[in-house]
Amino acid sequence: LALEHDLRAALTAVDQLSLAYQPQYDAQRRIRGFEALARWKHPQRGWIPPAEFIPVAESSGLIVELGLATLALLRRDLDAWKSLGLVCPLVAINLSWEQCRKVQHRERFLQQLKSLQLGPTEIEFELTESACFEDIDKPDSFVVMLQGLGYSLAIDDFGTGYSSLAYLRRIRCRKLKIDRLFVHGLSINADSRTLVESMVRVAHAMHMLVVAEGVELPADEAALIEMGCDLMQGFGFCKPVAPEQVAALLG
Ligand code: G
Ligand code: G
Ligand code: MN
Ligand code: NA
Repeated sequence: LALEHDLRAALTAVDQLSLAYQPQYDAQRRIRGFEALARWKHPQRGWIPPAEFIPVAESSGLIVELGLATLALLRRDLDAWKSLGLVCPLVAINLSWEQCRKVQHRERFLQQLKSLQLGPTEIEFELTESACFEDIDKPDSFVVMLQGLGYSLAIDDFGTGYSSLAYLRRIRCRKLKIDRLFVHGLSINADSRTLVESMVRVAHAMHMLVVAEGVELPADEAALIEMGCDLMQGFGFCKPVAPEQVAALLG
C-alpha cells in the first residue's frame, strides 16, 4: 500500500517516471525499432523495478494513469530526438489488459494518443498473448479497434500463455514476440530450437513478423538469423537505455 501511495504521487511528479528504450535489430544489426519500458525512480528508495510496480499499478487501477503518462513521456522524447534531426523508428509501448479492458479507459487512452499526435508511424502496441486472446473474443475488441485506426500490434511473451495456435487465425497481428524462455540457449537446446523454429514458421505462414526477445548469446543470434527470425532484442545487442542514449544509437 505504501508503494501504491508513492506511485500515485509519482504520477503527478513527472520527473520520477521515465522511459527506457531497448532497440530491436534486424539480421544486419540495423536498428528497426524500440521497445519503451517504464522506469520509476523513487525519491527515497531509488529505482523500483517494473516487476514490482507494474503489478501494483494494475491491481490499484493506477495503470490507466501510468499508461497516459507513458504516452506523454514518449511524445517528449520523440520531440527531443526530432529537434536533434534524428529520425526514430517505430516505438512499441506495452499495454496491460487492465488499462484497455474498460470502455472509459480506452477512450481516455485514444484521446491521449490523438492529442499527443502519436500515430501509427510513431507508435505500436504490445499486448501479452493472454490479453490479446481475452480481448479478441469481445464484440468491441480493443485490438480490432486499434488496428482499424492503423496501429500495428505485437503479441508479447508468446508461448507462455495457454492459448491455442488457432487463435492466431483470429488475431491478425503484425508481430509475434517470442518469449526469452524459449530464446535463451536455443543454439544448444534442441527442444528450444525446435519450438522457436516452429513459431517462426507459423508466424510467417500467418504473414507476421517474428521478434525474438532476450537474445544474449552470439550463437543464439546466429541460429535465429539462420531460421529467418526478423527482429532481435536482448542484452546481447543492447540493454534498455535512457532517452539521451537513444540519440547516440540513432546518430
Ligand atoms: O523493463 P522490464 O523488463 O523490467 O519490464 C518488466 C515488465 O513490465 C515487462 O513485462 C513489461 O512488459 C512491463 N512494462 C514495462 N513498462 C511498461 C509500461 O509502460 N506499461 C505496462 N503496462 N507494462 C510495462
Ligand atoms: O514482458 P516484456 O517483454 O515487455 O519484458 C521486457 C523485459 O525484458 C524488460 O524488463 C527488459 O529489461 C527485459 N530484457 C530485455 N532483454 C533481456 C535479456 O536479454 N535478458 C533478460 N534476462 N531480460 C531482458
Ligand atoms: Mn514487451
Ligand atoms: Na515479452
